[in-house]
Amino acid sequence: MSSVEQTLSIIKPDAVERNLADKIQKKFIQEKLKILKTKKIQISKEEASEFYKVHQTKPFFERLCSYLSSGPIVVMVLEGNNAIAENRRIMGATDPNNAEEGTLRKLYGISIDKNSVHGSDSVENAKKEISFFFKD
Ligand code: IDP
Ligand code: MG
Repeated sequence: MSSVEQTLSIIKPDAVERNLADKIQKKFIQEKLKILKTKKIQISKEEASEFYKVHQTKPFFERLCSYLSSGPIVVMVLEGNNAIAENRRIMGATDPNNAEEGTLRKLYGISIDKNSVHGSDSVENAKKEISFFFKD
């Protein structure tokens, strides 16, 4: 079964800083995900804490929020068949050391913290995350 979905993607500060945004966006297009919306922004640590609040009890929460707010990011709404799972397949495992060949995190990730991209993990979270960044 396939269904057309939307998901939120973020190109994280480590990848924006290394000018990888174009390459990453080309990869999504090549993989048949349409970029419906995109913007480059920098968020505050408070906004990052709100965005990542599901992780607020984790030992790495503080570092995660400092990092996401440390520089410009590119946020996108991606659309396509099974876009949520497709985006996660294209990104690869959270830890670049465990990511499969050819995935964005294998290609570009530096560490589990600086793993270059974010992708929503469920239909419910995709809706929340899209409206967090695109309020219309
Ligand atoms: P995901 O980004 O693959 O969905 P999550 O478990 O949702 O992974 O974690 C969110 C982000 O928090 C990850 O992308 C990663 O940067 C960071 N993170 C996750 N687990 C750890 C960890 O064990 N140590 C340090 N950072 C982590
Ligand atoms: Mg996640």
